[in-house]
Amino acid sequence: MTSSAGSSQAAAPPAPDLGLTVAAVARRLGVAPATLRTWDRRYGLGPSQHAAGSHRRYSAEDIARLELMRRHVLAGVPAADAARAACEAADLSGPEYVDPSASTSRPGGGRVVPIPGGTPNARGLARAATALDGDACRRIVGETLDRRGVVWTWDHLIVPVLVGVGQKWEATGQGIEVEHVLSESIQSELSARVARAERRSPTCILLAAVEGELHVLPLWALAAGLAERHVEARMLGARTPACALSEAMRRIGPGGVLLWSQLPETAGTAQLAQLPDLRPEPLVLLAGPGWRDVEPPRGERVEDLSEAIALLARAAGG
Ligand code: B12
Repeated sequence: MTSSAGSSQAAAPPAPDLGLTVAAVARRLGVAPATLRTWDRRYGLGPSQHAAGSHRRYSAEDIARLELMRRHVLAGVPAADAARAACEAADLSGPEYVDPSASTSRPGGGRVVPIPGGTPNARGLARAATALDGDACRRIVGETLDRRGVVWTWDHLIVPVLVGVGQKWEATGQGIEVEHVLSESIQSELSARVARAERRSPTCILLAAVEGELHVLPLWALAAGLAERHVEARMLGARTPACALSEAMRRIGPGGVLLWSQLPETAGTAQLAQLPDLRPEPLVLLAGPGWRDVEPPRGERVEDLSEAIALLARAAGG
C-alpha cells in the first residue's frame, strides 16, 4: 500500500453506468456471467431495462442489488436469503442503508461499514477499522488466527470485512483511511505468523503481485497458510516487474510460483510469456479476479485460498 494509491483513490468513484450488459456487470462485480444468469432465473435479480433491438440492460439500481447479493454471499449468507435481503433493501446507495450494529460502534463509528450476514467478530473488526484503531484490528485478527487458523480467518473474518470496506468506498468515495488501517493490521498479523514459522519444505514458493498491482493481502494470506504447513514462501510483494520475477525464479529455483492480479488492467499475458523455462519446471499459478477474462499462455488459474495452499504445498514437496 502506498500513499499515492491512497491519494488516487480520493476521487469519488464514478456513478455506475446506466444500462450495462451482463458481461460488463459480471466484470464490475467480479462474478461469472453464468452466475448472474442464475441469480436472474432463480431469484429475479435480473436486468430491468430494455434497449431497443438489443439485450436487456442492468440499471444502476439492478447493479446495486447485485452488489448487495454478492456481498451477502461472500459473507456466507445462503444464496436464497441473500437474494431476499438484496430485493428487500429499500435504499441501496444512500446513508440510510446502514448496519444495525451502528448504535454499538466506537467513536467515529457513524461511518459504519455494513457487513451483512457477518459474524459478530467480523462486525467488530469493521468497527475497529472504522474507528482507525489498528491495535484492536490486530488483536481481533491475531486472536482469530490463533483460534481458527489462516484459511478460516481469511474466508470468514478478513474477506467479508475487506469486501464491505471496498463496497463502502465504491458507494461513497469515503473510507480510504479505514482501508489503509485495516490492510496494514491484516498484513502485520499475517506476516508475523510467517516470520515465526519453522520451515521444512525441500523447495520454496515464490509469491508476487504482477506489474502495476498494489493489492497484496491475498499473498500474505497464502504465505501464512503455507507457513502453517511449514512451507517456505519468498514474498516479492507488490508491482513485481516481469524481469525481476524471472531473475528471482532463476536464482531460487522455486517449486511453485503464484502471481496475483486483482485488477483486470494488471493481468498482462506478456509478462507470463517472459518467464524462464526452468528444469525442473515449477508450478505456475495465476490467482485473483484480474486474470478472470485472460487466456494465459502459461500457468493455471486457481480460485481460492485453500486450493492454492494445497497445490503450492505439494509443489514445494511439503
Ligand atoms: C485493500 C484494498 C486496497 C489497498 C491494498 C492494500 C494491500 N496491502 O493489499 C489499496 C489502498 C492499496 C488499494 C488501492 C486501490 N484499489 Co483497492 N481494494 C482493496 C480491497 C478493500 C481489498 C483487496 C483484497 O485484498 N481483496 C482480496 C479479496 C477480499 O477479494 P477478491 O480477490 O475479490 O476475492 C475473490 C477471489 O479472488 C477469491 N479469493 C479471495 N481470497 C483469495 C485468496 C487466494 C489465494 C485466491 C487464489 C483466491 C481468493 O474469492 C473471492 C470471490 O470470488 C478491495 C475490495 C475487494 N472486494 O476486494 C478494493 C478493490 C480491489 N480496490 C479497487 C480499486 C479500484 C483500487 C484502486 C484502483 C483505487 C484508485 N482509484 O486508486 C487502487 C489501485 C491499486 C493498484 N494499482 O493496484 C476496486 C477494484 C475494482 C475492480 N474490479 O477493478 C475494489 C474491488 C474496491 C471496490 N469495491 O471498488 N486497494
